[in-house]
Amino acid sequence: MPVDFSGTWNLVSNDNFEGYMVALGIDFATRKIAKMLKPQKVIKQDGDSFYIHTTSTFRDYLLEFKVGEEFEEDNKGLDNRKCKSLVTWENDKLVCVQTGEKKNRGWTHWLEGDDLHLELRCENQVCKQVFKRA
Ligand code: ECB
Repeated sequence: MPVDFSGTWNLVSNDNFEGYMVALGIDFATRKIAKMLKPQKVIKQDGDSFYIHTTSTFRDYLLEFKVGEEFEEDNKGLDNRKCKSLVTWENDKLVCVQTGEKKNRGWTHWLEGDDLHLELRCENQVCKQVFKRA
């Protein structure tokens, strides 16, 4: 059975989100609000086609992509930088490389037990998020 990330997921932990946001150049006032949020992710997966909607009381972010197909990402409402993004499978992990102004930018999703894990990377900072099914 291939891995299926589909579902509604609630953030339960968010390690070093501050460092990740600093690396992205997010201003102090925005960081103060953002780190209080408990975002929810709605993921719809159809084979290699993904819809990932991250929502919060402050800002929402929608990403749609196909694994193996590079696309332009605008990061609207996040740091607003454009990048070229490519998501690939590394075994059962979903790995995104975001090529642009920021070095070493990307993220990795995987399932561990009943939890959804997300590692967000930018420059020398790693943020680790864990989500549980809503
Ligand atoms: C959208 C909820 C978070 C809103 C935070 C608002 C301001 C902070 C600005 C920039 C911080 C950078 C990223 C926010 C962290 C999570 C949002 C989505 C991260 C992401 O790219 O998730 C991927 C993988 O699930 C799908 O887009």
